[in-house]
Amino acid sequence: MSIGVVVMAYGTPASAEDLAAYYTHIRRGRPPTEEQLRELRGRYDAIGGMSPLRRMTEAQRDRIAGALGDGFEVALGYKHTAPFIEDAVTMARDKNATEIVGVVLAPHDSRGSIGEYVERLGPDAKAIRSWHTLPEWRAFQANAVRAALTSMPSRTHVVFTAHSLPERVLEGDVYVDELQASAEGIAARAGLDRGTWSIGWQSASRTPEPWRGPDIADIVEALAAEGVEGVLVCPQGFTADHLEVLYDIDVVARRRADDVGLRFGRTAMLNDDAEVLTALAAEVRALAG
Ligand code: FEC
Repeated sequence: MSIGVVVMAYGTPASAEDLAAYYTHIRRGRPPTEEQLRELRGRYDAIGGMSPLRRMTEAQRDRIAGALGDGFEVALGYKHTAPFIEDAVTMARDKNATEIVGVVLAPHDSRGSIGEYVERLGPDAKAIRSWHTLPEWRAFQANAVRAALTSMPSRTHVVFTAHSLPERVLEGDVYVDELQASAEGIAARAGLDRGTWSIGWQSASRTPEPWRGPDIADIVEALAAEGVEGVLVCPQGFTADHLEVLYDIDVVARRRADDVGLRFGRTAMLNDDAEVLTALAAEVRALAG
């Protein structure tokens, strides 16, 4: 008898051949056009062909499993590629798990993102909806900000970014409030003065409907106009090095900063940090009890 723990994450294609299927899944079954596929492949090529996300998610899973120890059956379930969330639940049930507890490797709740992960666990499962209040996570981010600032000019503005979502999805949702609260908490711990940091958005899709902004690229331009010397991005909505960080921030936002003459920096990602993932595992254990 054991408790089934489903560690959930976005997922990345297992190989270049899987890219079209992955993109089709993200688009809820609508295959991308040749041009859309080519454009996405170009982004992966720019970060070396494949995303490090799979390796990193597995390392994160291993940390959580190691911290939980005996009595827990830990399986990885991806949102957009195999093994899917449903596969992980089936695996845990096949191993006679008495209950299912889910946790997403993304710190902030939102109906449109985390809500979908949790729903796919099935009606009897328990789940952690958000964990950005974990002191260990806040401390990790504050340390990352402080460390990165040591190599930035004195007049540097810090932008805490997260994935944009369509305004329609954000109506009545907790996502923006949680991101604002965690940015405030990290900024306070890092000792940032009021007016030297803000929240911003990234990775919006190009669809006709409005997405939450301002986008990090526009923020960079506005900061340059205000006479700031540097911009430090802390992608607080993500936990690992992956496409949305390595391309949207490290390539696109950095290029924009170069164009307008701003020094650019980005904080280290959580990846498989033992302290934070052990604390997250303790939350899982507490929920399962
Ligand atoms: O490294 C990798 O291979 C994968 C990186 C990756 C992560 C990620 C996380 C989030 N997304 C969120 C929302 C959306 C919405 C759409 C959307 C589309 C994409 C596409 C790719 C992609 N996302 Fe993603 N996301 C990652 C990758 N995402 C590739 C498709 C091309 C594009 O639009 O850029 C729009 C879907 C639609 O068309 O309807 C919405 C949110 C997160 C953070 C939470 C989480 O990790 O689950 C929110 C990592």
